[in-house]
Amino acid sequence: MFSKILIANRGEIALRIQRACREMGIKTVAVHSTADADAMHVRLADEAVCIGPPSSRDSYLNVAAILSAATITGAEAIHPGYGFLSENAEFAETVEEHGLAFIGPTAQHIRMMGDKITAKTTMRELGVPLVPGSDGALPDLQSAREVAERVGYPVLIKAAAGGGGRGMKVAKTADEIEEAWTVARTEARAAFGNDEVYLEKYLNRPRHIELQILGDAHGNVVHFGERDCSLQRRHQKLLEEAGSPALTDAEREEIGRTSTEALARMGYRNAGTLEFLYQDGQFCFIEMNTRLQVEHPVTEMVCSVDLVREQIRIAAGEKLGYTQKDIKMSGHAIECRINAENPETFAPSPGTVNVFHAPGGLGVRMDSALYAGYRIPPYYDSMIAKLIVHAPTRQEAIARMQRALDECVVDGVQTVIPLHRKILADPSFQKGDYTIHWLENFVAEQTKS
Ligand code: MV4
Repeated sequence: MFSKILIANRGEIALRIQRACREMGIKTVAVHSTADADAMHVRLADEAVCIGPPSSRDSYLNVAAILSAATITGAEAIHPGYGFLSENAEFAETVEEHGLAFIGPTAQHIRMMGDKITAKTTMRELGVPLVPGSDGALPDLQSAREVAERVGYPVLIKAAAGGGGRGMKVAKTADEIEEAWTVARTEARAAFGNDEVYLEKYLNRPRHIELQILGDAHGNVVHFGERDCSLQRRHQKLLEEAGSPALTDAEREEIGRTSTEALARMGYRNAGTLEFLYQDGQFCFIEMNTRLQVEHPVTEMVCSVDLVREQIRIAAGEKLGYTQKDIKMSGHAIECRINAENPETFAPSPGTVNVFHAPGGLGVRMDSALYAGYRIPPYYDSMIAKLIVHAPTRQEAIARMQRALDECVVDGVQTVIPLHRKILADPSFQKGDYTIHWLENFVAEQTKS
């Protein structure tokens, strides 16, 4: 096992990784920008190294500075967290070339899943169900027309290098296909330097359901059930649940079996998430994330697993030590992302947090790097805390989240807590009756009245 790990991230996720390390008897190295000198992840680490000025490009994305920090502190492994360098195949490769362990999948698997066309082709060959669409990249407009006629309009043209909602164009009818083709290609070239695009039938009212996977270096792959992440606004998730209110145990078992078999055949190791659109009882794979995700705690709560600890054990070459039948989902978990934003306009609200009180009690978890007097810098993501609750049933989890939000005090900046309260009180949310479009409509309704 490693004796020292460098954590190439900031905020709540840097703390989350430190906590796993501390429990495993592993020393931690924090890296930070000059803007984060007073940050909690710096205070709580065993050692800290300043790696550059505030801009992420010059600090948290500065590969040379991060590798130097690892070398001078004698760290043996690097955990990238989420965002920043977590899905950068070249970084993973460079880390390994320097004789350090990258706590994540192989560079080859990161690269394979980073290209959405290769990801889909690979999954199709391994028997994972996909959205009907093109077999690989579209060579020309004519083939786009042909595939669109075959699968039926409306269709989506997506960039191979896109993902997370970037670089998508809808064509509602044949009249719109040429425009969608041209715009998608032009935007993909400008944004990613890669104009490869593919086509899918547009699903009009899906849920976003994702499956948490872990694989070890010995060919064992298991899943920890699904998360329902349909409540998003402009591709930013706001509230996540485990399990999905829409799935039956039989559906979960089937997609779980198909997915773990596929990843075992790929030789996938460490943590990964398969993203599906789920509509009319059908799962359609769309993308795979090769990192620990923001919303991993809801899975941890229902499965009683420490996913970060597992990532570290796997990177150190240890075996999982359990099989699928040992993994049981118990109860229901909900996560509310607390962003420092105006709850109506979503404009960022950086500034000083004068008063901070974290909620507590049975089944309540607050993952945050906040403290009273902390000045939220304007340079990074606006998420300042994740409030997670766990309870025997979904209904009890909702009541527990409402209670926990009432206890939560973040004074000095605006937060999205008032929006969370409205969502939790809404009858259709309470019924679990929502799709990926629900939140946008809900927010629009709120601002009207
Ligand atoms: C889709 C889709 C409908 N049909 N693909 C957006 C993010 C990216 N991961 C995939 N996305 C979508 N792909 C087909 N064939 C609708 C979306 C989509 C979406 C997906 C998940 C969560 C929120 C979303 C919001 C708008 C569109």
